[in-house]
Amino acid sequence: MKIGITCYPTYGGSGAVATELGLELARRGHEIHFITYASPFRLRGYAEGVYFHEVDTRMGRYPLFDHFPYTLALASKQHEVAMRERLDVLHVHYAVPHATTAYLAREMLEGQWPLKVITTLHGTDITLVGQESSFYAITKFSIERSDAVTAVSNFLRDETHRAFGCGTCDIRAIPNFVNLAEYRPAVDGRCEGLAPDDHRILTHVSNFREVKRVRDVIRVFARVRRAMPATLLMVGDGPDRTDAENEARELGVSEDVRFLGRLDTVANLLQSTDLFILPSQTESFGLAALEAMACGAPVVATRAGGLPEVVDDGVDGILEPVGSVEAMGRRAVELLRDPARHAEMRAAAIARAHDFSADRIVPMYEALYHEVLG
Ligand code: GMT
Repeated sequence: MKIGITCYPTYGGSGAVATELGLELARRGHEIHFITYASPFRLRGYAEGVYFHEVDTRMGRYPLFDHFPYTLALASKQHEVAMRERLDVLHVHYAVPHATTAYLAREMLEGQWPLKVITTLHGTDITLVGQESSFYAITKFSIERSDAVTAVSNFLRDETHRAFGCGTCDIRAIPNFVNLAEYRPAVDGRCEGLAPDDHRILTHVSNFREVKRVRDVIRVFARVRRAMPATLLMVGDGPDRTDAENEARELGVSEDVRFLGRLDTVANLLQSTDLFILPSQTESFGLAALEAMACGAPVVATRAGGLPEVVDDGVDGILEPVGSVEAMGRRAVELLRDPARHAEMRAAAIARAHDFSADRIVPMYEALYHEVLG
């Protein structure tokens, strides 16, 4: 099949999933065309059967435009690529605005080329951004006009029905997946130099937006740090980074918190991690948690959104209500003080991640493409 994929190329879960999906589909012999304004951050170097089409944003400097109409440029590029490359399917990730531009591109092709549009909902496109009054009606319309819609968890599917109605859409939950060839337990110990040898390593990876509650990450870590030598790796960047840095200073743990900034690949850090912290306000799935589990790091997270579909409390991780830093910290300390229990949870986390392997999940998308194409 020839499949177009549009996603945000920036550091974030939806772009990561879309890119990993494209790469997996290409490995299975499909031809993949990424259409976006920059090369997706997980698309590293050449891959057989994968092409990147950059949306032209040069007119962005035209003096009349205070705000460049990117959505029009994207729809035009999707139309152009679909027509020229004879795409069977245009699979867009994150509804706002991609479901809308894909709808436009398909309408422009009417009578010329039978393009099918599939929209995958990822999280804040439904729980936050899509519900803003300026986006609500057009998001609902575009979802309803897609040829098929998927959500990355049962939680997100149900939330879409609750918030948007979408009576006519049959939203299929297809969970996120992990590339087990890259995200796997360490074979030769942990990375050198990350932390002193006697320190436990805790890690958080995100785009440091409000929804991630990065100050809670620091608060949980501070409780662990009081109980044992430990280092916290903060990977990523975003609007709340300064808040997290201040919190670390105020709690007197900044010496042991390392802000590493955005990294394109984190598998080696996760392989060195004893505990992954994800205390989000909401999380439709929690891809970062899954990737940590695949590398052998149990997760301390909130019982929010789709996280309970990934993490089994007390088995392969710890779940507590949003904001319960005391409970998360206490249970993290108990776990890290009990090597046998930690080893058990680590093994369970690795096993659980295999339920979300690319080999299990990617065929679900292929089946959907076949269904849509009749
Ligand atoms: O929140 C992020 O890190 C990015 C965001 C996105 O849409 O780019 O992530 C969402 O999609 C991920 C991939 O499907 C999910 O694993 C995340 O749980 C989800 N984030 C939220 O729901 C807050």
